[in-house]
Formats: sequence, C-alpha cells, structure tokens
Amino acid sequence: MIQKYRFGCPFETEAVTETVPCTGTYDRHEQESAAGGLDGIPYFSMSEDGREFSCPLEDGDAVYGLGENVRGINKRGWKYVSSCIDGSRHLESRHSLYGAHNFFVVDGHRRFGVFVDAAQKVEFDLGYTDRRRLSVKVEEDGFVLYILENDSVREIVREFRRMIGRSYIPPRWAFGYCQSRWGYKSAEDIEEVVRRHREDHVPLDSVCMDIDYMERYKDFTVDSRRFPDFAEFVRKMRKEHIHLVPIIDAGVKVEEGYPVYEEGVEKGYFCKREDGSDFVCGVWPGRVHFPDVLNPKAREWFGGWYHVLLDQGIEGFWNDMNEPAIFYTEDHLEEVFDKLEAYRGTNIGIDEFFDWQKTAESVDNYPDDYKKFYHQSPAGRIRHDKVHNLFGYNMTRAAGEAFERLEPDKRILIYSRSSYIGMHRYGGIWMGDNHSWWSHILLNLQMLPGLNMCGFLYTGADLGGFGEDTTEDLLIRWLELGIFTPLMRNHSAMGTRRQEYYQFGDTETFRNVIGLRYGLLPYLYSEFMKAALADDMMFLPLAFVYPEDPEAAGVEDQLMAGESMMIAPVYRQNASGRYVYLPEEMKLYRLRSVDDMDEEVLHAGHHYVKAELNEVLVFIRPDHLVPMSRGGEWEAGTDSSRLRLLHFVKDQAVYDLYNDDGYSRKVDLEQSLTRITVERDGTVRTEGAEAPECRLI
Ligand code: MIG
Repeated sequence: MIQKYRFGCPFETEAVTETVPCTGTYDRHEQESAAGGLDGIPYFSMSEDGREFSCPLEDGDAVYGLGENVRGINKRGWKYVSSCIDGSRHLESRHSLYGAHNFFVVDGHRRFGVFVDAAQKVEFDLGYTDRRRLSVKVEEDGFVLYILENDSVREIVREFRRMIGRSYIPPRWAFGYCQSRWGYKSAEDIEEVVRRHREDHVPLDSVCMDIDYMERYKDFTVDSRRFPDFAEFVRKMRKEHIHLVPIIDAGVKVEEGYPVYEEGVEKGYFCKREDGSDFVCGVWPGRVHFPDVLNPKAREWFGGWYHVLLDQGIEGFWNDMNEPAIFYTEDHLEEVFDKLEAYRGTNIGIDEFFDWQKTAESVDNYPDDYKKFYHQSPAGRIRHDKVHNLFGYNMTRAAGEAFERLEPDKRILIYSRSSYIGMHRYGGIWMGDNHSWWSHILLNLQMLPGLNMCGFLYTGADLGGFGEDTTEDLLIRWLELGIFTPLMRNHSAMGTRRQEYYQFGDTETFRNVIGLRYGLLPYLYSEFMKAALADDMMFLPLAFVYPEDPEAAGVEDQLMAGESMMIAPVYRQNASGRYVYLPEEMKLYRLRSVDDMDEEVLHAGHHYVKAELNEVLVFIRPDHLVPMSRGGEWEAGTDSSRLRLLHFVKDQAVYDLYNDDGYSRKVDLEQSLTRITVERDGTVRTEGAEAPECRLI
C-alpha cells in the first residue's frame, strides 16, 4: 500500500511515473490540511513548519536504502545528506556523494518504506543525533512524502520500483570487461591497451575515452591530431570486438566558432544569471556554460548533440562532472583573491592562518555559486540551488531521450556520475572517484543493495581504485568482486600508478579471474534482466532473503547476488580466507577459473573459508543452479549455447535463463526465458526456444 502526502508546492521531479492518488495535502501558508492533517501521517510526527518528520527507532530496527552513500548496508547510526557533490574522498565521515537517492526502508518492529521526493537538500538523521530516533529534514518548503507498506522489505522495494518505472537496460556487451584510465590520450594509447589484452588472451569488451580525446575539452568534438580518422578508428576497434566509450562533461566550453556554444547561446539554452546573461564558471575547458537540462527544449537540444559521436559508430557514453561540479566562478575567485591579498605581509597568527586556508580551499564547489544561476523549467524560472539534485539526472535524461529518438531499435550504453531517482530509467551510474584502498572494496559491496533499491541496477565502482596507487593484490581482490557487478570497469586517475593487468606479473590470475566474469555472464545477464523486468533487486542484503534469521541482519560484508548465489569477497590485504556466515546449508564453489574449481557442502552457521589470492568464493543455495559458459575473450565471442551448471540439488532445481539478442530495445521476459531443470538424480532438462545444451559441472 502506498500513501502519498503533499507538502506545499513541490517542484515536479518526474521521479514517479505511476499515478498515485494523494492521501493528504498540507500547506503551511493556507493553514489547511486534509485527512487528519499532520497527525494523520503514519509512523511520523511532524514539526510545526512541516519540514521535519521523525519517528522512534527501537533496538534491532535496521534502515536500508539511500543509494549511493558511504558506510554500511544498514545505514542506521549516521547522518546522510542528499546534496549531489563532486567529492573524491569517500571517507566514512562524509555525508553526501554524487547522487541524491531519497528512498529508505525501516525494518524491525515496524516495516515501512519512505520516499522523499524533493529536488532540494534533504537530511536523513538515521539515529545519529539520538540512536533511538530517525528524522528527516527538508531544507525548503515543497516536497512529496510517500509511505509504503507491504509484507516484506523486498515487496516494499518492488512496490516502490513499480512506482518509479523500469530500470535502464544496457546492451549486453556492456557486461563485458572495460579498461579505462584518465590519461589515454591517442588512438595509439588505446590500441596498445587492446593489443596487450588480445595477445595475452585477457578478455576485453570496451575501452573508455576520458577527457583527453576531446579538442580542448569541448563536448562532442574529437581531437583530430590524436585521432586523425575517428570513424575509421571506431570501425577498426569494432573489428577487434572493442567498443569505445567516450566521456561527456556537463560544462560547454565558451569559445567563438564552437557550434555547441554558439547554438546554445543563440537559442537561450544555457543556465542564466539573475540578469538574464549566460552563467559562466570554470571547469576543465576553462570558462563554460551549463546546458539548461531542466528546460525540455534545451534538454532535447543537448541530447541531440550525442548524434555527432553516434554517427561515427560510438554506442556508449559516460556523463561526468554533472553534480554539476564547479572549479570556480570568477566573482567568488575575486573574493578569494582579495581576502588572501589582504593577508599579504601581515603577521599571520593561528586564526588568520585557518581563515586563509579555509578561504583558499573554498574555491571549488562553493555552495553560494549554486545560487547564482537559474533554470527555465516547465514550472517557470527557478534558482539552481533549489533543484540542484536534478542536474545530473536531467543531463543523462537528455542523452537517454535522444537515444530513443536517434536509435529507436538499439540499446545505447550510458552511465552518469550524478543522479537522482528517476534517472535510473535512462542510464546507470558508476560510483565515482574512490581510492585504491582495501576499505573501498567493502564500500563497493555495501553500496550495491541501496542502489538497487533505488532503481540503479547498472552500476559498479572503479576497480583497483581511482585515486592513489594500487597494488597487484588489491586489483585482483577488487576484480574478484567486480566480476559480479554489471559495470565491470578498471579505471584510475592521471598521475597514479598505472593499473592495467599488464603492469603486474601475474597475467594468468588476471586472465582467469576476468575469464570467470565471462563464464558467469549467462547467469549475471539473466539475473540483471529478471531484476530489471520484474522491478526487483539483483544484489540483496542477507536479511532480505532470510528475514527470519536475526543473524543474517547483522552481516555487512556478504550479499545475495541474484537468486542462486551468495558472494563473500576477501577485502583485506594478505588475508588468505575470511569468515563467512551461512544462513542455510550451501554448496561452496572455490573458483580459480572456468574449469578449475573445487566444491564443498557447508552447513548453516559460521565458517572460516580459505580463499587464496587467485580464488573466488561462490555459495550456491539449496535447489539452485548457476549456468556457466566456458568464457570467451569478448562478450559476443562467449558461447552461450553450451552451458555447465554449478548446482546444489537436494530435491529439484529450476532455473530460468534469460537470453535475447543483447541489443534490441524490445525486451520480453516471457519470450526470452529458457527453463533448466535438474532432478535429484542428476537428470537435466531444458524447455524453451533455442535452449542451450546444459550439463552438470
Ligand atoms: O575532475 O575526466 O569521476 O572518472 O577520470 C576529474 C577526468 C574529472 C572525474 C571522474 C573521473 C574522470 C575524471 N573526472
């Protein structure tokens, strides 16, 4: 059951696609309330001004959700703030990252879901100020509060997901391995990456192109000195089964003669200052304008520009800097210069020093800069800071809507850095600028279920870590988690140690671990598609699957990955195994490659499980199957017609395998399923069109 309460006059975010009747409305100014007023809202008590609502938390209550954020799977005990920010240090002291995902579920003595549909800043104090209280504070008037109730947490999530519409589905090749680095500058750099992978038979499907491919960081341009014949280069790479995935930044360079800039100015499609002039700030290309993606016409126009790259054979993109990140505005820079200048030659004591430092550090992503520009939305002119969290969403929506027009039959890959719920219909996200830290493997795992709850299924972290220097063992262990995430991309920052597998010695382990991803593709793709088409999650906390098991609720470093398996990666340096909790009897497969593994049935309870650096742990639930291919060096080269089954059959196991062409937009759950049945005695049966040949492993 969904109840919807409207407060004041909210900005329409278009996060929700389903029509939900309003249970109550409240307007502070008119002092008018319906359906019992503020007292009529279940679970919560409201503050007088109608902007803060809170409820008690009891011992054992867990809070799940909130998408992209730091800390655990259970988010109780910290304060999270929805305010999209370009912040690269994902420390546990942070309150916000790049996304604003305002959906959570309280599970314990009471069970209900909450979605705060609000474009403005929202604070979620989940037992931070008072361990026994949860409170939510919305910065400005105007928001919609949804309360969802159902039989289980998973049902609540499904109900929410139906309400916000089907999640984005990428082409199947986007489930292949991607090598990326900020620093590949030319066609030769990229060819070198591809050559090494092919020579060593380490699978690869795509290479990302970071900002250096552009001409002076101008969106929709390609530097012709470094890529003399780009369309030809794209074709050549496709012959090697490689997709190139260029980056697009939010800011459009101010430069005479650059058509995106000139057209945007002429049509009035950039964000404007209060006086009507185009807002200028500094990002990669120097001075830029922001496309006004909240104006439907401007959104259509900006999206249209992706055709320049589509026409040259590109089939995938990533959208960056769309919080939007601001390095500087000239007026704030002036304030900073003046203030710093005033200190010159003075006796700088401790207070002055800290002020000096704070001032110098205030230049980028300065909150007041977001109050200096406006959008022309369907609801009229609105200042950016009031709708800040919708920018990345609508930039990616611009691309997604354009792809539907420009490529009506074909799925195009797109993932974004910043997002809001609603964007999950148009693209995926990557988890932003993490670090080459062991703790960030765990953070990667812990973020997955919250993101799935909010509709983001196509997602993954920068494997090996973006910032700082990686090590061979860190990269291997991280890939051992990354082989399960829909986006599997090794990406790192300029200036850090290079982290392609061939920078290290153990090529065989890299080949085998990445090879396992290709072995698991039939399963992972099926589980992704089933989750997308049934508004379900692919990665679940153990507590969602074993609600009766109090012990499962406390597990913070294992996940259910699809219907058949549990994963438990090693995320500590030099550990040769780890503790694992099994809520029920399971069969452990210790995988070294697609054809080298051992297996063991483990009883329910706690175990210490060995896992050497080259070993991946997979736990199969009773009466479940995981179909596996022999792998391949690229997605389309993976033979899905002959599968072997990881299995734990006690009575009978039935698995529905999803198989389609992998790139049409038309997707049909019923039409594309093959049913695989394994009986207790080991007989295998398949039903459905083009059923693969299956046998037990
Ligand atoms: O300010 O394009 O998160 O993946 O490599 C840094 C350069 C801008 C941030 C992205 C990162 C990308 C980098 N970008």
